[in-house]
Amino acid sequence: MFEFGSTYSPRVSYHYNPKVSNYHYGVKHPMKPFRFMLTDHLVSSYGLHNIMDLYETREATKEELLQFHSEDYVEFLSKVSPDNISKMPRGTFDKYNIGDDCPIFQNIYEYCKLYAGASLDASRKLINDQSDIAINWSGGLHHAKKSNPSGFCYVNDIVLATLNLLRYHPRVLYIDIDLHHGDGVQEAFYTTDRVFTVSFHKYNGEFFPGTGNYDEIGCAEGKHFAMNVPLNDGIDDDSYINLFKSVMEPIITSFKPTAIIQQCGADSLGHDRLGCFNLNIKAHGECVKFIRSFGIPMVVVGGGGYTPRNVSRLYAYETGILNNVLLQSELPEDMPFRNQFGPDYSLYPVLDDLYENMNSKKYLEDLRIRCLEHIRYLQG
Ligand code: V1P
Ligand code: CA
Ligand code: ZN
Repeated sequence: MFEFGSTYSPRVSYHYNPKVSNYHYGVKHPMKPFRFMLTDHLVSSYGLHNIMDLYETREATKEELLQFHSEDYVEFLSKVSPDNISKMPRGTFDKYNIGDDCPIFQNIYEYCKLYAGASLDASRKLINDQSDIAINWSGGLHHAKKSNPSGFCYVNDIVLATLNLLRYHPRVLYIDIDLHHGDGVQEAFYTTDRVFTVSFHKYNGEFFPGTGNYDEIGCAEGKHFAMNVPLNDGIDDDSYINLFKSVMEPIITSFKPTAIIQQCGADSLGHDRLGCFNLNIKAHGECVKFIRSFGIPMVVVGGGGYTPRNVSRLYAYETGILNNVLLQSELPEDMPFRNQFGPDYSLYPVLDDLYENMNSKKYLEDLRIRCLEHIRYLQG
């Protein structure tokens, strides 16, 4: 394992197209792609652009989307617009789960192709051994299914990138620290032992998407290759980090992934508009730092995150971590949109204590033991 601050200096690539921040889900919708513009300003103002390979990403092709999504769904996405959706056959809304969570907005297909193209480019950099770590903050849309969108996610860039990695990598580990269960990715790889999926999330049977209890473990060849870590409101930094590390270390040493995809949804931070955890930026980043320390080739994607100023702070901080750089707390003086980050103008605002921690010591210890027992099946 490599210690942070050691001589391990991975080749990091940053995959971003500024166009992706210009799409609008709608004024009342919590998903705000402009958070990537804020992220990019922070990343460049801190000078991180100078130490990574930068790629302006291209759109995924229709053929690439079809590696996971169904022909009729991709055809629908390519044709639909706010102007023609009402003229489409009766039943189209229900068939494709169109509604408040997944509205049809202007240029939706281009948006999908851009964020998926970035994750595919990131996976290609790993496959070609041109990057050790490839970052796409605009990806991580883990709920999208083969034939329908779900929970703000239209195409599943993670599944597409994983399928690409599987062409060359025997075993891929998927780690999901978004507040929500990574159901779309889990479902796509539920029957294979070549992808181990693990998601940490809020779970009570009702909270979106409703799945992700600990008894969902995979089936057929994939039995024991899915793990779920269901959590209650208000989990704090230390509890989360301790649980994360004690579960992830044996998964990595037993499963021995040759590549990792980490989904870093920022809605697990405290003070998130849709969130209910108490995590601070440094705690979320500690999970990324821990996974990085194994030195395994890694694609890093974003995900949820509904308080844009905190999403961008987190992703700038984590871009620093992935480059082995600790960013100073005070935001650069001359950065654009600095007024968004007041009154503290700090990269590390205090985000804890909004919710009571409903995860008792006993609950967390029982959960940890359950996870470790699950991992023992991997050891044969
Ligand atoms: O709870 C639901 C559905 C709507 N109900 C009938 C059940 N939807 C959630 C969806 C959350 C999606 C999270 C995506 C991600 O994991 C990855 C990008 O972060 C939802 C919520 C909520 N508080 O959970 N939708 C909305 N809020 C919503 C609010 C305003 C306008 C549109 C959607
Ligand atoms: Ca999750
Ligand atoms: Zn989420």
